[in-house]
Amino acid sequence: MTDDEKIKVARVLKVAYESTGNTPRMRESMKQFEVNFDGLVGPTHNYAGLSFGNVASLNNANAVSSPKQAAKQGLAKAKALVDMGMMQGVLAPQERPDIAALRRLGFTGSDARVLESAAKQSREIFLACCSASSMWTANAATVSPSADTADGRVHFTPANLTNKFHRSLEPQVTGNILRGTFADEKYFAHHQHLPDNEHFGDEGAANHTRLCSNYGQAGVELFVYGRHAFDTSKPAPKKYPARQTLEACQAVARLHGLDDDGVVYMQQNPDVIDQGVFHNDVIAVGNQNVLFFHEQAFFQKEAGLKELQAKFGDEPLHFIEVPTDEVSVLDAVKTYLFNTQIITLPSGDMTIIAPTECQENEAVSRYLDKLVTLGTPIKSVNYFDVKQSMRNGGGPACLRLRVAMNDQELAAVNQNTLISDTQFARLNAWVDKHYRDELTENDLRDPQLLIESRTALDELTQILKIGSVYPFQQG
Ligand code: SUG
Repeated sequence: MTDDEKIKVARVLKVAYESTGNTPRMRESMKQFEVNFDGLVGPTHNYAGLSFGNVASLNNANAVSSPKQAAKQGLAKAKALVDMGMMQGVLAPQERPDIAALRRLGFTGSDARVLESAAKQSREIFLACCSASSMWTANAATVSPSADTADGRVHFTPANLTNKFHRSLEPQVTGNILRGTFADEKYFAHHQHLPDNEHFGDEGAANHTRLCSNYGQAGVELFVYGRHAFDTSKPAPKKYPARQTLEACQAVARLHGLDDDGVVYMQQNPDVIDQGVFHNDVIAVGNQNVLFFHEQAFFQKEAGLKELQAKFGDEPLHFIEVPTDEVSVLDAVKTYLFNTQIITLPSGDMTIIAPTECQENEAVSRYLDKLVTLGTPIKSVNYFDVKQSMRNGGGPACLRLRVAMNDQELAAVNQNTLISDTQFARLNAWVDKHYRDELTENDLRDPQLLIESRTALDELTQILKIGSVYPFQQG
């Protein structure tokens, strides 16, 4: 038997085995959803140029930000998806400036004193502890739906984000927020983030794509890594860091109880990392039976795509490959053509949620106009202004964490985190009440801003009923 045939047999056996058990058969009669959980932008959203390898972050260092506009752009996108008939949730932001982290680093006294001395003594540490980065929930965690996992629960592993100091501050509180949102242990399993070390550098769902025929059926989870941690003879980028390791991907797959025949590992092309593609979701995105990617996205592409198709089964996958001569890597990075969300509308058609930067770029908008006529499941494009996020290198897809669930699981989610007309109105009013129109680096040192932010976040935990997730609430 060839390797391909072995994979197919294993897959067929798995389906046959599953069809004898209760849980999967019950699943067939259930409704299936993909719910996007968007990161709420926090009240101290700012641009600090913290992400080496992320071109937008470096280019916009120290620009004046608008937390209010940023939060409203995010909420507007989330609500627009609800209006398209999608299920949509939100995840709370983190507290920044991160006073607990500054204290851990030796700054003492009152909170005002901690802010003042950190800003004076070490601007870099101070700014890192102020980062807005928890808004990009594609980096919050890796999520495996219950149809893929050994114990039939939805599994979450917060990303350790070790490559950037400012992001490495996130996983603990991310875990608290995820537990407050997906609390029911009958349906949801939460793991601790991987060890905080570059060998297990993990950036979460930004490097993870799940392909499936239907959200409730076992799918193929594609993990994309930037380098091998232990075997340094393997190819790796030369200029910018590869944030995700193969070893981290494998650890997450083990923790989630995924079958080898439902997992594929592909390496990101090291050359595109060196051109500013710091996460796979800057160069590829998938949904159900569609994988949309740039010609240069993957190292050893053909073998990887073949394995994906073999593990997916008989139904052909739509591999939509964008050639370099139609869209350059540079334009892909500038416009975030691949940091789009591909979603399946209630009609069954897919649409692309793209940033307006794609519409403004000639080559990219020409490509997207053509794409919807190619006979693939993607039939339309919707453009959104998420410029406040784009300036830090976060497009529509960075702003969301996808969680595929059946109706029982969805009913077990903390319902206050789901966007309804009422929650949308409440969250907008909350932003209007607490957020500033503009923020500069100087403002971040202001103890009054810390008080305002804590007041806002404390109120948010009551709106979302997620419990006391922040260190400042824990005394
Ligand atoms: O990790 N930017 C984030 C952007 C994350 C985008 N997410 C995905 N592609 N899924 C990052 O580089 C910049 C913060 C600053 O410079 O102020 C930042 O952290």
